[in-house]
Amino acid sequence: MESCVELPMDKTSPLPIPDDAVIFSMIQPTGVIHLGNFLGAINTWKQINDKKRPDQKIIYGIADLHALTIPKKDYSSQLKTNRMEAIATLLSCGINPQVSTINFQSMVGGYHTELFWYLSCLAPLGYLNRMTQWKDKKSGDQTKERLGLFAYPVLQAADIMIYKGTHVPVGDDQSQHLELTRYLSERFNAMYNVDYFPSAKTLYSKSKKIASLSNPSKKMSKSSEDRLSMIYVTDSPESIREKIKKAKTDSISDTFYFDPVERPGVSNLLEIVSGFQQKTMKEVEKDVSQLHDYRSLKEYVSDVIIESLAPIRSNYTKYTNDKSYLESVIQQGYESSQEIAHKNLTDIKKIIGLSNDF
Ligand code: AQP
Repeated sequence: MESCVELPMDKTSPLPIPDDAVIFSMIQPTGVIHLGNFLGAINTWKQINDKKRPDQKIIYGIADLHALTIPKKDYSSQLKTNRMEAIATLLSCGINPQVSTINFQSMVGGYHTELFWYLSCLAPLGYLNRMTQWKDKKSGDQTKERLGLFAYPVLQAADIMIYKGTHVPVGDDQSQHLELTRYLSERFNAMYNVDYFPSAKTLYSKSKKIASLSNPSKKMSKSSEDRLSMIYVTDSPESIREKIKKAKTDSISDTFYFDPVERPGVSNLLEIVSGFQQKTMKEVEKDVSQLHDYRSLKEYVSDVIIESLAPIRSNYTKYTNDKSYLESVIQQGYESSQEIAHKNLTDIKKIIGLSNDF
């Protein structure tokens, strides 16, 4: 069975997700959501939300425990703001809390971290050492390296497994972590001779990898210090035009086609258009075939982004001004996710031999 599935672009096609699926994913509250987060993950979350079938469960979390993996001094008030803004952004992007559970990971953190411990006892160090994100983010100075940054993929596995998640919509950069999740599910099942944890499938959108605008060999990333490298979903039209105008392209300026190896900058812009318009690359190439200079191409790309993000921007202002509604969404999300996590952790402890009924 395929462990990775690409979702269809066509809005009318049914999704390849079974009726009894548990769909789970999270986003870190490390800053405003950018186009990579949106096209790689959140847009897919919405697609799944909009097509939810009655017996499916959907849980989307704000991964606030993961946001601590790179500690920052005097960060608590910023984290508090980021968490609330993350909820407001998800709602603005069209996630409906009556359909999908939205929670803060830390509110049900006891369940996640307890399972994290059980899985840590099964996770080989060599496997974690090979994780690309660890290699990219570690400082190289052993005296400053933190256990949390090294071990967080195991917490991520626990986040999925505590709900017995079967389908996880993420961007391409998370594929290794999903492989680790499948590995730990198998290890646990084999160790305790049970068939308890499902093998979670990775769900990708067509735009699973959006590159930095200033350096298309890198992914668009919230932690980049270059503000021109990313477009936030709440950016003003002027800011979007400025960033697209400065986006790195190449010297072929009269024809535009998709070639991520030879023309990574242009291909990234076409990928963004394809993601927003839910059109195939062939259709996008046909649309831009009338354009024969970078000014026109970049204006075209900016127009598509500005038009697509306009409703998100206005919703965002509405939600950030309604703190009591945001709190009610979180409370409701806490109650429904806590119920599942509590039941599953009780089962897991029984399997391990940690239940108190002798
Ligand atoms: N550039 C990207 N292209 C496609 N998908 C992406 N995602 C992130 N960047 C891209 C997907 O967005 C979801 C939420 O990501 P996250 O915030 O939890 O963590 P991340 O992957 O580490 O994202 P960033 O922006 O790079 O954050 P920082 O810089 O804080 O680490 C995930 O599904 C991710 O795949």
